[in-house]
Amino acid sequence: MDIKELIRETAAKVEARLDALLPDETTSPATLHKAMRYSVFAGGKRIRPLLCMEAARACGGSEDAALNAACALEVLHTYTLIHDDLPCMDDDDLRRGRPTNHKVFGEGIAVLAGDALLTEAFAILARVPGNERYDASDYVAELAYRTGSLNLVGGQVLDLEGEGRTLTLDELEAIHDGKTSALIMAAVRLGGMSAGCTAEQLDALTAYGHDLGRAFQIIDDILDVTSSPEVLGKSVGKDVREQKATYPALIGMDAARAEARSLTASARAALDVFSDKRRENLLAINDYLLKRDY
Ligand code: GRG
Repeated sequence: MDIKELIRETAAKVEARLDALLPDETTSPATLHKAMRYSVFAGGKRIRPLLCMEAARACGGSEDAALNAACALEVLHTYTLIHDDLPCMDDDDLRRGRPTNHKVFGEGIAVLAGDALLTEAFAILARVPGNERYDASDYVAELAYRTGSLNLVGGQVLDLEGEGRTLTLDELEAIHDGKTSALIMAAVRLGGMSAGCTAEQLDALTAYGHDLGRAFQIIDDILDVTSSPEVLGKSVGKDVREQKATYPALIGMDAARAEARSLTASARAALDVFSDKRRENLLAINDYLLKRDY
């Protein structure tokens, strides 16, 4: 299947399931559920669900069996975007082509919509069926580890504390590993785990997710310089204006592109343990994300 078609088809499945999983916007308290749905259904790329479902397929499971785990990842990801956009964090006005959550609902509701999405993500994941190797407590522990103080939230703290000073490459990589790679690693690992993957397959997915996640963030940094709000659906040029540490700022645009290519190659190599048929979609996603323009 063509990669763009796969992305479109998967996003449609994920959105239909998210619609069924989340309380509708008339459920009390209606403002909160409206705010949660406003950001979830604002048209994200749904890359983490896609990675989760294709990792399950690579391990011999079905994409559909991984659909709820995939939705849990997207729900959690949406919380991070809402909170990241808050005035006390990145202070952004535009996200997914719409005014940010706090611009529409106010800061209090935006904080709580993020909190409720974070909580709901674990509720969804806890109901995913177990198998001979993993049960729901393993899934919950996995997501908690990748998104807690040692990884995603920790990465955001390193980012906040790094503001206003020149970071080393090691420091920048620690921020990226926490803020971006950790959730992408959780996506592929949870896909594999929900399909009852072997330890060897899980190691391969972990390495793939780590390198793809770093490459994804480098491309994100590059697009912040080269793209437009109309294309990305979020503000651009802020990293430069605020002198934020990014790959292009630290090592230059050409070296940043070369690093993204090199990480894409190592992510590809990590999938060698899978047969050609099983890994084809994960390889196609990896290549597509390197060349993406939004
Ligand atoms: C508790 C305040 C608080 C923070 C929690 C918010 C947070 C920790 C961390 C921020 C994580 C973050 C926003 C990282 C950036 C990762 C990234 C590149 C996001 C954009 O992902 P895409 O391009 O977005 O997949 P779409 O909109 O397509 O889903």
